[in-house]
Amino acid sequence: MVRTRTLESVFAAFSEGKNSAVGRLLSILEDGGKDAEKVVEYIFPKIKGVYRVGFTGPPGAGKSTVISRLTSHFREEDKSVGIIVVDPTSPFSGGALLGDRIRMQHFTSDPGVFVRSLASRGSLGGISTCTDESVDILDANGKDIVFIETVGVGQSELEIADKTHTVVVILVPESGDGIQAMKAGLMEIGDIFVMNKSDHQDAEMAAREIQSALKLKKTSGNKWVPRVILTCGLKDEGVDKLKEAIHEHRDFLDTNNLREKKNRQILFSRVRNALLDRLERRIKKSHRVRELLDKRMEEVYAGEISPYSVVYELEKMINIE
Ligand SMILES: Nc1nc2c(ncn2[C@@H]2O[C@H](COP(=O)(O)OP(=O)(O)O)[C@@H](O)[C@H]2O)c(=O)[nH]1
Ligand SMILES: [Mg+2]
Repeated sequence: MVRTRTLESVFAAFSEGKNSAVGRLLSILEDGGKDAEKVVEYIFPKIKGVYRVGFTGPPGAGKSTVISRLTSHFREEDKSVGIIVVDPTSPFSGGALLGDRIRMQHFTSDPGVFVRSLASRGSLGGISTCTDESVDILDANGKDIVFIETVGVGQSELEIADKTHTVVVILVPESGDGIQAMKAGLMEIGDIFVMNKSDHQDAEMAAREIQSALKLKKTSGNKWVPRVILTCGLKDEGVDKLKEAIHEHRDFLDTNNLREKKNRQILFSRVRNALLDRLERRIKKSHRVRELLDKRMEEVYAGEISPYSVVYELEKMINIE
């Protein structure tokens, strides 16, 4: 628990735009509790609606490398950049995080860049909630653009579409990533597809495969046509094209009045996720729910009642309406 006066002094330093205060607020947020709630209340009125770009794709595809290169390109335009790296894996696999830190390290002396890795579930809610609040802090701090990196495994990467204005899917030519992407639903959420590691021989063919797969998707009206870009993160090749594509997508949203719609979607999904999260935690904590489950599940196992009848009974117990 941070003493009130200390919290006030962090707020004061934050309003002066100090990066150190950004770090402090993020830590308080991650620690959770009453102070985290105060931080959220303090920050929310200060947000300006920063442009958010989400990056997803399999581990090792080169997301951190490409983001780091891209950040340098935005810095050349004198744009300030906030980076949030979400790693939903267990704290035991700290290796990836360490790698990210090293890759991003050369920005530590640049006040126009702020990088933060979120290792575990935030105590305000799931990964999602803590990510949103962390982006808010970078937004209120006045960053011109925020990049969010998530690991593209499982269901969670699809959430990135609910949190960002532009989704960049990063794939690599090896190991049939294209097929994986289609299976995992990444084809649906990507605005820009990056085939990284273009130094590998199959890169161009893999990029063409993605392009053909995208053509099969139905398009209607003035819909955005997803871009496919070849990059080599190691040699900083093609990353300027990625930057252009991000600008183009932002312009597309603006000229079609879609940015406001996205902003509303982002806020709506935040409310929904936070609510579902709180409900889930309350249900898990409730003794009455546990007792009822203990009793009724035996009847379900014995085939005496259906799973749904238990759900109906629980629903009545929670009694929202
Ligand atoms: N050959 C090659 N290796 C790359 C390229 N981009 C990144 N890498 C390497 O791929 C590995 C994983 O990169 P990283 O950025 O950590 O991937 P992430 O897990 O998606 O964030 C690192 O060893 C990088 O040096 C590239 O364009 N070509
Ligand atoms: Mg990474």
